[in-house]
Amino acid sequence: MSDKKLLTLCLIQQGDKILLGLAKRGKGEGKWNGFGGKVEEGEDIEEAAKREVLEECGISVAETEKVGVLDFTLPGEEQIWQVHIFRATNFFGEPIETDEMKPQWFSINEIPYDAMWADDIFWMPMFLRSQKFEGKFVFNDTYKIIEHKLSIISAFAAPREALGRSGEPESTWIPDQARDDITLAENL
Ligand code: 6OG
Repeated sequence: MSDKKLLTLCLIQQGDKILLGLAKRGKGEGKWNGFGGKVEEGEDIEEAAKREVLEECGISVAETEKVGVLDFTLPGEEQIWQVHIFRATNFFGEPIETDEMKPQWFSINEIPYDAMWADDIFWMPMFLRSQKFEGKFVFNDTYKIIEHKLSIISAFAAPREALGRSGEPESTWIPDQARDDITLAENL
């Protein structure tokens, strides 16, 4: 069991377009974001990602590619929110508006960063360059980023459970040896 709160975030991509949803409720209300939510107890993270996309915009995702893991320290939250980010290019159906999200396709050149979570502008370019990444962001009480670290990695290590060693969080991974550390906190 992880002591972090596990969440998913799935970006649906079709060519040079990305499907985002305008959140109608929750912490991200009023912001454009990918689709996702909390991983249920005992649920596989990738399955959770697919379930959330279907629930939030009616799209059935056939396959996902894991692209990032980010740890967020958020005001008023005791647990770190660990968000597992996926890309989906293989999916079925047309996006529909639900109680949670109003979906809209955006050109990758017109991503509405001003109306998104403040971290997105840091990692979305990596996502668009098909780079995998891991990092952490610390938000203050006014949801400004006060500290962050973001690294490009070459792969996610297999979860420890899969190797028969229990007791480690599924999110355990080994950063690439030749990782490219990018710490931009001083520029904020
Ligand atoms: P709520 O239902 O609690 O949101 N999520 C974040 N996504 C981005 N891009 N940046 C963040 O920075 C995020 N924090 C959470 C995870 C849950 C959904 O929002 C994502 C879930 O998909 C702090 O409003």
